[in-house]
Amino acid sequence: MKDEKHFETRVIHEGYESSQHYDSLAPPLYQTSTYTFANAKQGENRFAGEEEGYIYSRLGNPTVGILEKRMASLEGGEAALAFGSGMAAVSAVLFSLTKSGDHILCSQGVYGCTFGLLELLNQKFAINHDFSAMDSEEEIRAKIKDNTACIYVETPINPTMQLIDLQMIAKVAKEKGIPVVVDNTFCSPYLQRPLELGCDIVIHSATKYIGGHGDVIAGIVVGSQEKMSEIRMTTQKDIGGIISPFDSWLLLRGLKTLAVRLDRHCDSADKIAGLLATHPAVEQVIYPGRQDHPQHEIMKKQMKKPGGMISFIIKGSKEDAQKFMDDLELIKIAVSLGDAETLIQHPATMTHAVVPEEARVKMGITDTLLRLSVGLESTEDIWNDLEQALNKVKFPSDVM
Ligand code: LCS
Repeated sequence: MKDEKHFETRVIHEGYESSQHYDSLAPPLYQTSTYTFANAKQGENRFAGEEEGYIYSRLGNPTVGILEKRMASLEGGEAALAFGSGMAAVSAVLFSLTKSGDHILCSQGVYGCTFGLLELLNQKFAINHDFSAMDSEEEIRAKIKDNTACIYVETPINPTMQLIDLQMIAKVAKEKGIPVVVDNTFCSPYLQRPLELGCDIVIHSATKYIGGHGDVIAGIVVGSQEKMSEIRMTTQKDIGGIISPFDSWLLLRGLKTLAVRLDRHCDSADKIAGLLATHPAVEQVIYPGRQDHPQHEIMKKQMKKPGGMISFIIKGSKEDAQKFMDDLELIKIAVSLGDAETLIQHPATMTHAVVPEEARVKMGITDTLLRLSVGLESTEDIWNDLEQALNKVKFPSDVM
């Protein structure tokens, strides 16, 4: 048999050898904070790195290790690290890549708390940043400075669903020797693998599609063995944003169905996006699978399928958008995404409320933009709920 199994097999088996764990089919949960040494010398040797073995669960844990091996394989990287949240992963990476006086070049939009972290790095450590549309090589070259320490992108961008051509960025960054970090949360490795496109580090909020069941907050970083070892022994060990063994165990369970879940999320989102676009109360649907998405060609080039996330602009005002949300019955009003339940949120007042209005509008986050995470329920039931609430929207043509 070929060594490298298919993705759909690796989400279930990779990184786990049952014969090393009393033949347990499911990966065991090693719920322990520390490990016993046979004698003092062994403890000394392990601390000195002269003997393999566990020391303390902030530095490594067998259940966490299975998850890290599996995620490294799925993203096509050499090694991975698991964290207690997506933001712990983002901050460990940015702290590792930058120092005072450096510059970060960032995509034109990012998750609200990543925006907050960039502000914090600027205020506390004079690590400044610029946002860029990154829509041409010239644009990226023009925005790179002598002190640019990394390029940081989300694609699709949360919540505007704009895409960035990862091969193009990787090409320009290589010329300048700058690492490219990609937050791959909206895709999961099933839909997009940035390392295979030439990028250097991948980040996930594993809270989303990796876990898939809305019961874990976690983060993942994947990259070279050298970089991951460095982060493990510096910004992960000393800042300490590690994942718990139990949350790793839940992620391993969720991962087994990643491919089947994502197929369903994508198929349903494609249908719902098409239906939304036909409704007179909807101004615009922003879904990478649609021909009218400005970067539809980039989607075809770098994503297996267009994903389970849709943003759309509703006709009317902020109050109309909020009333529409309140009129939904099956669909839950909640932040987060990638769960079995269909979720809707209002980015301007929720996930991106921390972004000052001017910057928010520049990113395309207006008061009538809504973000839908299409769940695994019957597509017909999801649409029926959206339609009944959309039918109640009073938009300008009604009042004329
Ligand atoms: N990166 C992206 C693209 C995200 O969407 C999020 C969270 C994070 C990083 C941070 O991950 P966490 O620490 O929450 O695991 N996004 C959220 C969202 O859109 N709604 O609620 C959380």
